[in-house]
Amino acid sequence: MGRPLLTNIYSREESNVVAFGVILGKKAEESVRAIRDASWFIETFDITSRRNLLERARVYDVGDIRPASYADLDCITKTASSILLEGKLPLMLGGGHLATYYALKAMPRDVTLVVFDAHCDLRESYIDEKIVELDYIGEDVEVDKRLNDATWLRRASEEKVFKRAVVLGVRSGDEEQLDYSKKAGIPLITSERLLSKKGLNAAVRTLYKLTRGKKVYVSLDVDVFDPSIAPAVDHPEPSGIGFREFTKLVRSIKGKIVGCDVVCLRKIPDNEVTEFLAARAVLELLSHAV
Ligand SMILES: [Mn+2]
Repeated sequence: MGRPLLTNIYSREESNVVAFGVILGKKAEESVRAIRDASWFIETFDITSRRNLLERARVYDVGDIRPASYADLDCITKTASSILLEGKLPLMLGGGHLATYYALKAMPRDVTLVVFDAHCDLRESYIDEKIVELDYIGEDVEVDKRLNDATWLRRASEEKVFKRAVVLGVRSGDEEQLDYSKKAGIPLITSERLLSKKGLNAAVRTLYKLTRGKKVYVSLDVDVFDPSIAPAVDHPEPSGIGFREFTKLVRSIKGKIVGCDVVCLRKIPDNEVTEFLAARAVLELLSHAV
């Protein structure tokens, strides 16, 4: 695996957070490695709030899991379940967003899902060559039109894998997905709204109401950030949120975070901006989750 996330100074027994990578997608291996590498070079002390972001988190990285086929994606669920059974927080580094669908299946059914994503991922059925790359496992396996990176949230909603959900930072979708989100009661909060002070404060209140006293799973698709600060993604969408909006939103989650992930980074050559941002986002999530 190369370097573990955040240096593995604790053993699995001593840890309260267990990280794992999911090798799903054509560039997943180097992308997940890039986040781990970057995590060695960032300051864990937050000078603004004057505290160590890893004050309470004791992270142990178990390395990568490699699904051999789509039928084998249950190994993600099994890995997350075993971490939960130990009473620890699973932290997944993706891979495509399809991995989140399988990690969620390990969570309690009454979980509240908080998704950061430029996309709704609520399509009934969809496939394009980028999705094929994102969910790539091997030459001989075809990607499922109904269960992939662009449809996972719809399937998870239909199958009641979570109790309620909210998607933050959306700026790409169509009428069909909007209709579904209304029908399913999944608020889609656009990045446009989050970029205004009023809209951001409203989203903070929404998150407070949705998550207070609840179990929460947080999924971060790094394409939620503006492509100027997170260029290493598959589907860069203009006018994304900044890191400030992200931290403010994460800090307004009031429930107990039971699992989280950082997905959809796709390493690009000669540019490390996105993986440093992703690693910093991991710290932010951990400082709030444990
Ligand atoms: Mn996305």
